[in-house]
Amino acid sequence: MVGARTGPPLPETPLDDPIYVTRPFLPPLAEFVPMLERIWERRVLTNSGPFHQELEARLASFLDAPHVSLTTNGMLALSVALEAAGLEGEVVTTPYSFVATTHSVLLEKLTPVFADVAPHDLNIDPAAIEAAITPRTTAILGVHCYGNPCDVVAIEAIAARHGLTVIYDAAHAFGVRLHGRGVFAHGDYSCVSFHATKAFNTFEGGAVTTGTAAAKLAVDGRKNFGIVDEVRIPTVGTNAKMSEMNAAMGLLQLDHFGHVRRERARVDALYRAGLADVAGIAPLAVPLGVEPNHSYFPVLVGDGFPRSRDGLYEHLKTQGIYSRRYFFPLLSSLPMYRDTPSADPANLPVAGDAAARVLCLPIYPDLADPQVERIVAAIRAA
Ligand code: T4K
Repeated sequence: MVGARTGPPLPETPLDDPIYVTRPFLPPLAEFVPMLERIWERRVLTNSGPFHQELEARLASFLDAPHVSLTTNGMLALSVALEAAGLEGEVVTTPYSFVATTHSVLLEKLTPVFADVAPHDLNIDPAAIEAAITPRTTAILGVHCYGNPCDVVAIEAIAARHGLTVIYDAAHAFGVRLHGRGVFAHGDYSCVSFHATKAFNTFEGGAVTTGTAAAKLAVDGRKNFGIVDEVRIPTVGTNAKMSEMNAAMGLLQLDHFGHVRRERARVDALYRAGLADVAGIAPLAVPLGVEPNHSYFPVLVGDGFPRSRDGLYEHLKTQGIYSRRYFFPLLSSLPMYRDTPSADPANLPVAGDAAARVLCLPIYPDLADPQVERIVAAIRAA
């Protein structure tokens, strides 16, 4: 038939063209194939192969991290960091995060103690950390939530005063810089996720960055069954190694990260311009001195808006727009945590308020301008 249209059918309603909170960036397949061919030639598939070693070296430089140990995912990065740090007792942490943060603490048989977050960045509040410290505290586990850095100066001063280890859950913070320096330069350990939904992905993956070579050695042992060499296995460990295929993807993604960051910045700027005059919708500000990665676009839905956060979330779904309530429910409200004294909602008013009001809008590199305009229009029409 002359003139017949080929390809997928054009969307008739918004529901035919769903927009999800994120969509992974993938480099051109043609760039990945030669890397797969190298793996086939070498037949080194895992256990710290050449791509793995190259990615660790390139990330150390890119992230300003003294040392990098790649892992299977962000959750296991947290687990091996907590193990390598040799902690006992209590870990002061935030209730406003993804479950991996506190589950890793509990799985390591440590006790999470919740401290409230600060309203301006929704990161753990140094004053609340100080108040939560007891003689059993051995570490502070902060989360650079949405990629916005914790108050690293205050946290590290508290840690120095009390002799505590500082671990950052930097799952969201790939490539983020603070006053011109990679945020991974801070803390004893930082743990990042390379999950499909993150600004930098290796399908699944992650890394622990460490301040010292000794700490890297401890992490490398813990992620490889506790093995040091053929005959020495001095500690217990898990298997949290990254494969060569994931490492190859990481090397390729690193080449494209500049583009990814720029496209995310474009979406961020469009939202901020489009929502600037919408009463009751307040995008979370990027703190001064931060070069962000725009991995999330959280807005606080306030009293001036005609719908509640959940009302807006449901309304957007009717328009085929799938935003997410990261991070609701609050971790401290989950069955395994809610009986601990620090989980009392009266202790965590700012986190409780954020969990009820934050909505993360879709953001990813190939979210086109008209799609962002569609989301802004749907919010305005609510
Ligand atoms: N610490 C923090 C602070 C974290 O946020 C996370 C993970 C971790 C630690 C642990 O890191 P990993 O062990 O995951 O490396 C997602 C992710 O699974 C999780 O990695 C992430 N944080 C968390 C905040 O979000 P869900 O349940 O929202 O994922 P899902 O499958 O609903 O995906 C969201 C949307 O993304 C989908 O609607 C469609 C799109 N999508 C997703 C995947 C997986 C795709 O288009 N393609 C895909 O392959 O948890």
